[in-house]
Amino acid sequence: MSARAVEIRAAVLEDKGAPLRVETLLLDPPRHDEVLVRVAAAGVCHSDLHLAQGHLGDGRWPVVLGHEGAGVVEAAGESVTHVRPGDRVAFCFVPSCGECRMCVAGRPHLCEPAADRSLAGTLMDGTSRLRRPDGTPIKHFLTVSCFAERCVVPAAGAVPIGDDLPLWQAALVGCGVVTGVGAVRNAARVAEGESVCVIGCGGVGLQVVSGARLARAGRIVAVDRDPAKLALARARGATEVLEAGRDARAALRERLPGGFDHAFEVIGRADTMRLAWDVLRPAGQATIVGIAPAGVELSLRALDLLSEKTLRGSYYGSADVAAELPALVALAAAGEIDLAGVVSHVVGLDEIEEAMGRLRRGEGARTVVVMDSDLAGREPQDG
Ligand code: PAD
Ligand code: ZN
Repeated sequence: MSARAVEIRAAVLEDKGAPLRVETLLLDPPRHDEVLVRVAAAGVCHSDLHLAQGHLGDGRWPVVLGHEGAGVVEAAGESVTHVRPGDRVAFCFVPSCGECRMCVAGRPHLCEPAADRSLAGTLMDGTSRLRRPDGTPIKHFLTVSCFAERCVVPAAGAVPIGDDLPLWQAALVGCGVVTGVGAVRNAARVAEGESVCVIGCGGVGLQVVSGARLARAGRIVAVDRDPAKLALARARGATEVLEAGRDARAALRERLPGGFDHAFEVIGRADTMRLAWDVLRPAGQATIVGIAPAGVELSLRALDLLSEKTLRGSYYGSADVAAELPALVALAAAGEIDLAGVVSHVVGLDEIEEAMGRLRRGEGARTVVVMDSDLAGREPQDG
């Protein structure tokens, strides 16, 4: 293991609302329970944009964003036993401690120390491995920070995934796929034949659609304001689509007058969360995946509670992510979850700010940023 800091190129967010700028930073070597990963590729998720826009609170910068990605282990600290240099890994952005209340209760994705460190922008020991050449400390994002050529992550944040799936696709598994498919399986527990409404079909929502299809849901109605997303949703198994507009509520009622067994909100807006609630049948469940900016409140008609509907959030697929990731990678490798088709743009690190702009404007589905085309198995493309 190299004992010295290495120079890396990484995309830094300096302040709320600022563009991401690629800089040369110093990355300190992994400590005993950490892993140094050469990043092959990373997906650009709306949660990166939320942080950059200040939606997740202040004091989070300067920071290297990126939490969805895959790469190859270059070095591992002396107490790391589950991976070795050369292993292909996907990142898990909740490196659960295994000992806190939530971990013991079987909810490692809600690990409390991991959440605290994520908020602080550090790794699990409360410190950062990232700094500028002048010594300015730089924060980590969700203990990953993979918009960079290399990153150091906690051991539990590097999940071995084998060789079956090209890394430019495996990059999407550790957030979009786990979150979307997991919300269907673990938070909603959609059963065969049940009706599902998916509101918001971007990078994550499309995986909710795939999850609903894998769960053998009956009717799967996809809602988005962008017809291009609706076409992608259809290709992943939506049985019907609806272009969102002012009358979405009425249109959905017309489609299924008795209401849906399940509705998923995958945007992060109070009005569409309310829509998910309103279109349910009695005793149906609205599962909220979208993250609303801090301070946003959601209101419901209290009388609706008599119909025993459930409203629940779903964070990170509501599951033991490290345990589920390899199986999801296998499903993708087997063609059961199509990842290539949800990638609308493949770019280099220098084009990352354009990718953030597309997300802001709602254009395209997932952008994959290729840091190392040999490892990723894919070259960046124009546009
Ligand atoms: P995205 O920007 O790729 O997708 C959002 C989709 O919503 C786009 O297809 C838009 O066209 C569509 N949309 C936007 N506004 C409306 C509207 N008013 N009516 C209908 N459709 C609309 O984002 P994403 O898929 O990367 O992320 C979606 C959300 O999920 C976002 O809030 C993100 O932060 C959150 C998320 N949550 C978790 C979790 O663990 N809960 C994990 C990852 C991402
Ligand atoms: Zn994400």
